[in-house]
Amino acid sequence: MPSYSALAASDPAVHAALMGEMKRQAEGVELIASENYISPAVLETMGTVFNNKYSEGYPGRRYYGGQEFTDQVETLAIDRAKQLFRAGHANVQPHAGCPANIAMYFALLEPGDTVMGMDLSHGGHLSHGHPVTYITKIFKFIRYGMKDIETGEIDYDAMRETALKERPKIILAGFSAYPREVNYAKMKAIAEEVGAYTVADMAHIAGMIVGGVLRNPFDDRFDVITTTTHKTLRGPRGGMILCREADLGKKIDKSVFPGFQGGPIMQMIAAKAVAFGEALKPEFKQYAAQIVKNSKHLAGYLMNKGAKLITNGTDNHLMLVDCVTSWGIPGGDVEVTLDKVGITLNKNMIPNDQRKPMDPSGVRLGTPAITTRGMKEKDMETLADFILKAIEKRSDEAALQSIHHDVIAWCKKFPVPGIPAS
Ligand code: DSN
Repeated sequence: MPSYSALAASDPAVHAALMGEMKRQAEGVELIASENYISPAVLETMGTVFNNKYSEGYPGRRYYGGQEFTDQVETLAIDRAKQLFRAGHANVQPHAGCPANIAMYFALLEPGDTVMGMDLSHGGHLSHGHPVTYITKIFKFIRYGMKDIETGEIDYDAMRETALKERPKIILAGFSAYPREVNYAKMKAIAEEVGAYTVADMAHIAGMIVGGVLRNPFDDRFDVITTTTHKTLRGPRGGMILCREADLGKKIDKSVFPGFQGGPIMQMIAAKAVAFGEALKPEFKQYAAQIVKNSKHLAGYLMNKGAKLITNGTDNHLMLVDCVTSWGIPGGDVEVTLDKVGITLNKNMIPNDQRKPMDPSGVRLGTPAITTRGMKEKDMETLADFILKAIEKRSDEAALQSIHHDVIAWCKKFPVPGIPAS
């Protein structure tokens, strides 16, 4: 584990902020569904001299010399990623999830082509064609959504009808706020009918796919998977693109570099290799299974106590609570109240939300980070009780302070990897 003594000596202001963040992470409960805690080994690798190297190109085909060791780590990352996802090809260079998606679009499409993705208000992602993103100036995006918000079932009939009319070139599965499993086989059948590629943006659920808890879209013959590496996969911040067939990999590689990016961030690629090595171990399967057990237990417990969950439950690591229906307050008020007691989550739009993105009706909760800390089903009940008590006492600052003290004391039972116990 780094001592940070060089940083303390060189830059006390940044060091102080880092110490503050370490304390915040150790003493608080992290429920943001896209966050996690990396292992000391991954953390260590991110801060290494691989940072100093330029490595444009791919292993064995670089533009600069001195690539003996960068080739070794990138090859390890590629081989392990392929093994994890049963993929024919892996590109581990995308700097993050959005760049991975942009490179994927340019690899598979011509300007003006159509992509069919999940409605953003039903849980889709900004990079799947939100009007505020520049990618919508180049490609056309059309939508599918849930048929029934009470069950979360996607409307595959409507999807087929729209696809037959609009002839998308990509049918895109994936989401950042959808708590149910997707029927990839049905999507693949529709894509085959209209001659579209099938792409799954698995950023949120990659860890559960490699852990065998959720379905791998490649098993339903999806063509491409894009993902981040820092969410449930528990690696460094970054992105990745996988192809079922090695042949498609050539287009993807060309699009990532030189099409879209320059030098790869080699210390992150080395850290991806380390994280993928960890994900290949049997313990990771148990971790992935426990994320979902915790999520289902927390969802069930909250619902028993009167909370209204979108789709009335969850199949994965996240849940979306309709705060207005549950407690008569918007999601932002719940976020602020829980911040005061050291519980971090994010306000979130719910399907057909009448409110605005900065003041939505819901909150999103997820269990990947707290599961890394070793929390189990029983702990979900303690956590839910903290949440519900804080919401009930939200106007009573003294009561909130007292809950905050209890949360800090409780958190000490669950050390954060990479942060020494205080
Ligand atoms: N920001 C991530 C999330 O929270 O889902 C996705 O980009």
